[in-house]
Amino acid sequence: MSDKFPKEFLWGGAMAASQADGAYDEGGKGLDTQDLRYFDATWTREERALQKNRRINHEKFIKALEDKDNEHYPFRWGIDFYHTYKEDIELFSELGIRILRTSINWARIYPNGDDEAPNEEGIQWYIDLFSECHRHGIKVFATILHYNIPVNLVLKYGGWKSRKTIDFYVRYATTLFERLGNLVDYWLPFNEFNAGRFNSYNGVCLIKDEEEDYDNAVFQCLHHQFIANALTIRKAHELIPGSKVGGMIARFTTYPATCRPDDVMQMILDDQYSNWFYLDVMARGEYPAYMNRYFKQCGIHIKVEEGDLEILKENTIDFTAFSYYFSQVSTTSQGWEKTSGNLIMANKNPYLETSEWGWQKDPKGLRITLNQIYDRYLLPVFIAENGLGAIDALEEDGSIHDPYRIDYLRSHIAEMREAIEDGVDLIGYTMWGFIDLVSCGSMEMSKRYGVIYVDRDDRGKGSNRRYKKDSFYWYQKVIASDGEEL
Ligand code: BGP
Repeated sequence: MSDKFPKEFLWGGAMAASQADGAYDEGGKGLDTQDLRYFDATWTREERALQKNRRINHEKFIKALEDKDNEHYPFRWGIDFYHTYKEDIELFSELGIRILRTSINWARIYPNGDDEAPNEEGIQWYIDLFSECHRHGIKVFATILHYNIPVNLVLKYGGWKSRKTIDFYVRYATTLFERLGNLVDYWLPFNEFNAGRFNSYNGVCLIKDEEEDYDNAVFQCLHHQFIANALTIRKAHELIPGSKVGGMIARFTTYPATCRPDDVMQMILDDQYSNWFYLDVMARGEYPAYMNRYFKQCGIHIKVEEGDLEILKENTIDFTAFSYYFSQVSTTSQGWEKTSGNLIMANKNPYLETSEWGWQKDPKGLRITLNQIYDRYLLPVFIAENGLGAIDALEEDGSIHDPYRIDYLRSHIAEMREAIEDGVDLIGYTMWGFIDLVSCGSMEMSKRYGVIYVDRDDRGKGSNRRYKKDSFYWYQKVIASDGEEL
């Protein structure tokens, strides 16, 4: 195979604060919205998949505020990265990654979100973490918001429903630019922008049963996030000339179920409403025309203030990013068989196999996606997340044999190489959960993505020791050979 990955290609790993850091009440950190998500390790696989167990409601939210039974709140402990980051970065360095994507926890910097001054201890922790990365020659890709905001902002202002949250967010981001600007190489204001539509608690911090007009509230919150995003880009460019700020979606790649024109049109609509809308606003700087019809049909009325449209137009992203785990099909036929996917239930594609969690594995879909996204915006592209969640077994000798993960990654990376050959300006790949962490969707430890195993179970019990899986040595070789040895 010929070497098609550029030498400077950013091979990396991705994680997020709430799923990894733990130490939820240490270092001056305030309570954040992910700290309140309840999980029960005795739930069966089927029960873990149920929306009523996964999603938070008013009653669970209120109870969790006072509940100290941490075993049931996995995002409070994660993999204790807050305390283990130094040894972990040693391992990351041995793996050879060139960039670490992780998120900054807003509640560690501004514990209540609306505090007058930032929490110095929190800032120092990130200075230490990012400096440690750079000491090992690892660049930093920082997500400013990955699903968790200070709880106080929800209680006091209704979270993203309020325009005040825009100001608090921009102040938080400004603090990061001022204090950490020299330590961060790529910025991402929001993880998976479209998540607000599909998991509104994670994406826009709404509690569904508290909303009278839920759909309208979702789009109003999203509008506020678009404005916060644009103002943040403006600040970054002002304070750190040359800084690179991206926009990310969870990519739901979709194909028409048949070549019936109805199915093809449905595919176009699904793609616009679920995917392109979000990147179109961030990259083109305006609400796309197709959304007018959608808003009309759904009775959505967004309050747009004077100056908002100019803010969007003047401050667009420098690169696009996306997570990619599966693909699906679009159809107008009723009763099409369904399967799970990241954030959504998907229509099943008979040509694809699924993971143990029902997500449809589609490496070719990654090449398709890369071509689509690059063609649409002509901006550099970053694959911010991709990987396979699976059950792994730790053997007595400390080895973990995960050929399924190697197969998954190999086939996806091979398609990335094809896409580069197609002409796509792909700049980096941060494999999701390259060190095992708590699953965002199902809140369990046992759904593992890592090439590094973490000895912890669904109750948070275990030695917390790290072990190298077979995939560790494989990914290490991939990186060392610049993607030549797959
Ligand atoms: C994305 C999130 C991540 C991550 C990933 C895998 O949507 O950005 O935080 O968790 O999905 O999903 P899960 O953890 O549910 O398997």
